[in-house]
Amino acid sequence: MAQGRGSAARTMIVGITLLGLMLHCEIVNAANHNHTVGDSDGWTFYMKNWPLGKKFRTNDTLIFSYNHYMHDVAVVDKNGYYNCQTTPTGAKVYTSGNDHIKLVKGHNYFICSYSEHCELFKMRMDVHAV
Ligand SMILES: *[C@@H]1O[C@H](CO)[C@@H](O)[C@H](O)[C@H]1NC(C)=O
Ligand SMILES: *[C@@H]1O[C@H](CO)[C@@H](O)[C@H](O)[C@H]1NC(C)=O
Ligand SMILES: [Cu+2]
Repeated sequence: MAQGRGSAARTMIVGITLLGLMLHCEIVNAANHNHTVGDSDGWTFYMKNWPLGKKFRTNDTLIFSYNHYMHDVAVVDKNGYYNCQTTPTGAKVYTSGNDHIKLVKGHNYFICSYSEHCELFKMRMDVHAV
């Protein structure tokens, strides 16, 4: 009898622990993340494939770290991304060398607007946030 109560209590403790772990995971999952673009290389040439296989959420922040004498970050539309143009006119261009940009839901298109960087050196990204 005492044995039975003991194992029931143990089962309950294990259950509560599991529930706690699950809740913890939910909270960790829901939190917004910072992503350093290009990892240790930063925002540079050939960034086109960097987002592949990564998971981005709405309101996550991209950290663009780069040499601001050589590059910039232009937030463009789909046309700007595919044609390497700063469109629409008046598109926001970041130039600090350490820019934090929050993702909106859906496609977020970025290019470097320096001559030929987008076209020749694939310095562009389409980051899809869910
Ligand atoms: C993201 O970076 C900011 C600073 O830019 C920091 O305050 C925040 O805690 C970071 N968030 C996460 C989830 O690391
Ligand atoms: C993103 O942030 C905005 C403003 O803080 C908030 O209203 C919105 O619910 C957030 N969206 C998601 C999916 O977290
Ligand atoms: Cu560039």
